[in-house]
Amino acid sequence: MSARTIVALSGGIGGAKLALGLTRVLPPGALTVVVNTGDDFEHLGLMICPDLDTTLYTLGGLANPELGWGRADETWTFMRVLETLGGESWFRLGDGDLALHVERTRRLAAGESLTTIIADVARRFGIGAAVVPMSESPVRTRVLTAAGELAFQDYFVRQRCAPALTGVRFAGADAARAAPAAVEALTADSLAAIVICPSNPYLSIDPILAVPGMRQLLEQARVPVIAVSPLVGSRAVKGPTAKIMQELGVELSARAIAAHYADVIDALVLDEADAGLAAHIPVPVHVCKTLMVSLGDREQLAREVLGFASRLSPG
Ligand code: FO1
Repeated sequence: MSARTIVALSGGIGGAKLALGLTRVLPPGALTVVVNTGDDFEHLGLMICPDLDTTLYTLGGLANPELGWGRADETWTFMRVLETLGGESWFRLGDGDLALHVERTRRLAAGESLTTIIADVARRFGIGAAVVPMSESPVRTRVLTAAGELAFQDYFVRQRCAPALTGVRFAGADAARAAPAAVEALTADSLAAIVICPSNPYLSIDPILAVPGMRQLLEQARVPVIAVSPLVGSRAVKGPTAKIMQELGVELSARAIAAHYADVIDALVLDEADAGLAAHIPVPVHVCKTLMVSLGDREQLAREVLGFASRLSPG
């Protein structure tokens, strides 16, 4: 599918790894990554867009491999000084990372769209894919817990996902509009497949699907919509996916991932460790190694997904 285009829906690091693989095996310009902005928040007067930035740093070869967010070779003078001043230090902003938040905040205040700013940063980072926020409108993920409702970063970073989650809501989603660049990519004549990256379905992909029109675009797509399960051997690779599934009373298996995406996917990619579940999944399944440790793993998974897509819609 060399002359064709691919859209990937992604959250933070898990999805960005596959997006990197896809950019490396597809021709330049063939990939659009539509990124969750439900994690975005204003902090210290700055607009922080964690999943967009993780995608930019990962595709730009600048990502911090240990943390899974922020930049490699980061320094932390700002944080240290902020702490001595008694400032808020639970959300860590590296010195280099800070420049992106300051510049984005300035440009947004000057009236530029988030789409334009992110496209410009992607170009400056030498990224050959389009990185697109799901929406220009503020959509904010709110986590419902027994102790009340929490803003996403309060739950995720400050409280390290400790409170038991009873539900999730996406404040502002009803009034939001999908970013025009995302709609354009999802309706392009050249579109060959839509890939739901192995991101957290509840916290990273659901906010994208909650933007009015987005779910319908996937349901009505005339190309295969393929999800890559974020579970390996019924465990989450990173982050709270497994914990959340247990708290929501959902079976901890790729079968539940297939059920969660039932109305939008045509097919599912499963890890080898979950091969035994294939017969219990009601859509076509492709089994391969989905754990992405090396760059080679990312490229190989991308090839597997694209090959599967070609077989699902030959020609
Ligand atoms: N995640 C953390 O666990 N701790 C942090 O201090 C933290 C800071 C941070 C700063 C900038 C940024 O772009 C992301 C950051 N993240 C941090 C990740 C962020 O919370 C993401 O929303 C989650 O990893 C979910 O994708």
